Amino acid sequence: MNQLKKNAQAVLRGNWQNGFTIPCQGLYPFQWNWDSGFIALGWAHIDPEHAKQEIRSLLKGQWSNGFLPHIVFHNPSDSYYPGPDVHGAELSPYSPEIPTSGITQPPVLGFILEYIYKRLDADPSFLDFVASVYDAVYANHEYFYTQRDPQQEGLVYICHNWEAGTDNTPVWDFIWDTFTVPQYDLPRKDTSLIDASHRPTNAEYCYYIHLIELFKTWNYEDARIAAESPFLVQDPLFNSMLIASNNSLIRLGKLLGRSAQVSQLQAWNTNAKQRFNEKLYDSELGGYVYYDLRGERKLSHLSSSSFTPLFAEIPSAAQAAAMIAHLDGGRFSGAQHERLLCASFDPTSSLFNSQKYWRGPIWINLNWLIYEGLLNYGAKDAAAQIRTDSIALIEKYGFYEYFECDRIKNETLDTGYGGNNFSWSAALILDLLKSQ
Ligand code: 2M8
Repeated sequence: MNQLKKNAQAVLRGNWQNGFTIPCQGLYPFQWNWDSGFIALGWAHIDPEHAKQEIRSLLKGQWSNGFLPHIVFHNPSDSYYPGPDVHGAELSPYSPEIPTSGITQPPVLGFILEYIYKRLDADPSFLDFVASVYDAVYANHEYFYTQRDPQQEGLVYICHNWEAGTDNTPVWDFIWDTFTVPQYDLPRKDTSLIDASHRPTNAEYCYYIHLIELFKTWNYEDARIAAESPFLVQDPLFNSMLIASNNSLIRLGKLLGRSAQVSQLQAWNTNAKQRFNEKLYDSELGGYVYYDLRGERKLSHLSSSSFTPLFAEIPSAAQAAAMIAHLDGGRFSGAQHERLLCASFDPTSSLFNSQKYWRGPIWINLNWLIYEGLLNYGAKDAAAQIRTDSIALIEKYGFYEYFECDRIKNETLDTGYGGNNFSWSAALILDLLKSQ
């Protein structure tokens, strides 16, 4: 275990760029939004000052309307496409001096602040740090509820698959079917850095770039995006992250005497949790699903995102039991536990692919969220299983970006998938090793 910890620390130190941490050398050479949150939690186990710097650096990219971009381009690099020129965030009147993207990612900062505070045994100096960034994180939540919830129902939308973090989940296939896009010239770098067959296809990338091109013609104006974007989805993972972060900001806000902000957060959350359960729970599938707000239809497929409401304490005990069954002898684990936890997409679906990016492989950040979520509901066996599987994969292969879930295939395989020395895999293993 000690060696594993040392190796994890070495990954984070190797990816540290004097103020922030890149997810992976070459493949992702900038600061990514939700990566940074998980990475900051990892740093808290090594050096809390680095955790604070990581968060401050991310907030340097915050827009004046509270929006927090998915990438902050602190320094130039030509090993990633699309870079700041393609994103064109400067078209928005709210964008900052520093180059950023114009789309966001799951809002993890609120709960990350609380996790770090807990892991540091309620260190008062960390609470001072929380006080110094509280307004910025709150402003980000206010942005979501005022700009991303057109029906004022408590659920916010994402307008791009990269906002989900689960870039090419098969769920998006059903969105891509609703519109056509031009063929773009794609100077991709990712496909020459790692196995191209594991990455999204060029056809998928044309959709990704087309959405960015549309948003630029609208100067990233939220009202225009809400009215016209062909991609407008309520995502259970994204909304769970927001609700969990609300929960944490409420608890931290009470410690800090922020009563007005706490009342507003409580009002948002009451509404959000109720609507989430009414709209996103699929009782036939026994899990939470995506809602296509443009097409006004449920996208009824299970993925690892379906279980993340456990993290935000949204499900009832009965709903939680249905989800736990999928992980403990059900379709995600297999009846004989022939699959390691937790596949990123329903392994029994014809759209499942155990090697391809977010279409099936195991991701450590989702595992960490589900592990913590299972503990919230007292599901100790399933929690222990997902923790053991995560640690075993990293011990066997190293700190890869994602992993094979099939137990038999893992017996003969000698590598993880995607980028190696991947920051959030290292950061979250440090946290999993700490918590039992
Ligand atoms: C992946 O996404 C980026 C775009 O944001 C990409 O593929 O180029 C996703 O796995 C995302 O969740 C993650 O934050 C990012 C950096 O690790 O890589």
